[in-house]
Amino acid sequence: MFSQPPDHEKIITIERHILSEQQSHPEATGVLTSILYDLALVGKVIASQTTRGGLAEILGRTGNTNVQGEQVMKLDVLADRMVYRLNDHTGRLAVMASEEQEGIMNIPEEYSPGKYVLVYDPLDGSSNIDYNVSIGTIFAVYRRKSHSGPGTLDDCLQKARDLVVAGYLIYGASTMLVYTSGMGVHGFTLDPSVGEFLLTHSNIHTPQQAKYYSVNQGYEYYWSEGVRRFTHFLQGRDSLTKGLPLRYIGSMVADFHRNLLAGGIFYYPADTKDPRYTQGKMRLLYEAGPLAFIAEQAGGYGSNGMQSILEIQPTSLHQRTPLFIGNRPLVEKAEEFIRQYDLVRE
Ligand code: FBP
Repeated sequence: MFSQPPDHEKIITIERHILSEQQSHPEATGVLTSILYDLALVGKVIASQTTRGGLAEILGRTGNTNVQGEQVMKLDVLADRMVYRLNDHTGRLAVMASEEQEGIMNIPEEYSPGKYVLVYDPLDGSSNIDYNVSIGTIFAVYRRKSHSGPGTLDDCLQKARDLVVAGYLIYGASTMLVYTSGMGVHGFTLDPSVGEFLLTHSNIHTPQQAKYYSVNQGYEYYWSEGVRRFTHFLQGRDSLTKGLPLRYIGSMVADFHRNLLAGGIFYYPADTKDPRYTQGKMRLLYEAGPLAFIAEQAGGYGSNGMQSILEIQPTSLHQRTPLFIGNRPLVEKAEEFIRQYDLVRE
C-alpha cells in the first residue's frame, strides 16, 4: 500500500530551508548548511536504531563508566561514535567535544581541519533508553578562534552567546530535528517514507502563557529555600497564582521540546543529594548552552538562577550548571526567589 505522496508544495527540506536562510547572508559559504545536513544524517542513523529498540541489540549498559561518573549505555557509545565518524572527514570542523569523551576530539591527521567547532551530547536522557521513552541528541556549532591547524580546547570553551548554530534531535513518537542559526527556531520531522527531514514547525515561538513546569520534584528536600519557594509559587501554594501541572519525562530534550511548543519551564537546580550536582547536573557546553540559545530565539530565556546561561564563560569541557529554562517571566521569577532567599544567607 503506497502512502499518499507528500504535497510537493509542503516539501521543504533542511537544505532548501537553510539555502533560503542563506540568502540573507551573502557571505555564507554553505559550510554550515553541510554541517546541519551531516547532523541530520546522524539523526537518521540513530533513529534507525532507536525505532528498532530491543530488536537492534542497542538496549542496556556497556558496563563502563564515563567521565561524568555515569553508567555508559550501548546507545551512548553508538551515538557518540556516529556523530564523530560522520563529521571527522568533512573538512568542515577543526575539533569536536562530546559528553562521552574526557578531552577534546581532534580531526584525524589525514583530513584537513575546517573552520567550525562541534560540541555535542550524543544521547540525552540515557536513563530512559531501555524504557522506550523519548531521548535525544543535542548539538552546538561555533566558529573556531584559533587560526589554523588542529583545533584547541580554547576553540571549544566559548560562551553560548557566540554560537552560530544550536539544535537537537528528538527520537520519540516521530523523529524531529530542531535548530536555530540565529534566525528563529525551526522544526523538521523525519518522513520515513522519503527518508528526509521536512519542515513542520517554522519559526517556533514559545506561547506567552505557560502550561507546565518540569522538574524532578523527588529531590525537593535537597534544594535551596529559594528553589523550594519558587516551586511552591508554580504550584499556586502562595494562592497568588493558579498552579501549573507538573510534567517530567526525565529526558531534558523531551521536557524542553514540550515546553518550547506548549509554554512552560524546565529546571534542574543545584542540590545537596549528590556531591556531583552541588553546581547542578546539566553540562554548560553541550546541554544548557545550546538549549538556552534556542530558548532565547523562541522568545524564552535560560538562566543558572542568577544570570543568563549565554553569558557564562566556560572554563572546562564538562562543567555543570544549575538550569532554569523556558518562558522568560517564569525564569526571571526563579531568579527573583533565589536572589531573595538564597543569596542573602551567604
Ligand atoms: P544525560 O542523559 O545526557 O546524561 O542527561 C542528563 C539527563 O538524563 C537529562 O536528560 C534529564 O533531564 C536528567 O538527566 C534526568 O535526571 P534525574 O534522573 O536526576 O531527574
